[in-house]
Amino acid sequence: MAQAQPNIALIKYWGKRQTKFNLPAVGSLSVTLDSLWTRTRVQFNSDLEKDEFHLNGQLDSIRYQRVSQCLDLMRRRANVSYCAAVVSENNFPTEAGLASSASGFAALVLAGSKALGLDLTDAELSEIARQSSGSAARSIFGGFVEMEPGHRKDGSDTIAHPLIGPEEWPLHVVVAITSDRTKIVGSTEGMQRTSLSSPYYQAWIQNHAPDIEAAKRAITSHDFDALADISEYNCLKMHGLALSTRPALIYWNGATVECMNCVRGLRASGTAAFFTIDAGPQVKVICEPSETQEIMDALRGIPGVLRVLNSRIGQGARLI
Ligand code: 2P0
Repeated sequence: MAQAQPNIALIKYWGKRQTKFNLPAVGSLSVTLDSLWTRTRVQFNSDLEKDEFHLNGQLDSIRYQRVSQCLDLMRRRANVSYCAAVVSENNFPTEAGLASSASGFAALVLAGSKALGLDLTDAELSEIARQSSGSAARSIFGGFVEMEPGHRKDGSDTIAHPLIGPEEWPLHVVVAITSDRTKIVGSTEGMQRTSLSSPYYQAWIQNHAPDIEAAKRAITSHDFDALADISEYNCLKMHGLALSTRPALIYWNGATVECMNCVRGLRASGTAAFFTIDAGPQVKVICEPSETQEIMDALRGIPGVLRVLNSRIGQGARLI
């Protein structure tokens, strides 16, 4: 069985330069979480006539095709054709803006490749995971992780790599859950819609690399304020892009906005905390460990916040 955790992008991936191999139009930079996980077991069996996929104890027909296509990538590498039974469990809401596809496909690729006896490097696992879900390439690694957009047509240079390990800058991530509903527009469709309709799409791509460089400098020097500034800027830029899409992609609800205001207020009064939000209504707050309790208490007091979780920065995908 393999376990992988979701990752939270501080500098966001939004848009693809090529869909065949799922190649991102921009780089991204993330932190891998610790306490949220996907656990996946894969058993290949020549008696099976088709793949099977169970998620959280139920047969899952909605995600079946993507899972089966991911298994195809591994079958092709191992030169086998037999089918697999995949059993997966998430300890957090699926497809609700908490990066379940990142942890899900990272765990699937590790479990599946081991079940087939493939001995792949982390970079190879990352490349396979990316083809199923761009953000999954980052969850192969722990700590702070960079995803390169790459230039090659086959995507062989579009791979994630770790920047610093989780113990080197042990920040916390507090997550305010403001909805348990599955998102209405998935990231893949959302990105496509944005690239086709937003007048700001080219500007987003052209202005992205300096954000990555600024975030890397902040991480290398453990400069919390610099990381906070660039991360909030890049997050709101991505949501501005989503809002400028036709039809608009509004991933926030009222509580999302109140959480942002709360975190901005805390930071203005000296608390080392900043927010980021992905393609969903949950708010992630990155903070110094000493600030965690204050932030959790403040977020719990906001109407519409259903639950508040706390996570350390975690390890990459591994066998358990
Ligand atoms: C990110 N997101 O960098 C950004 C921010 C969502 C918002 O990566 O189409 O589900 O499967 O490659 O991996 C979500 O993208 O998209 C994502 P696909 P994925 O975390």
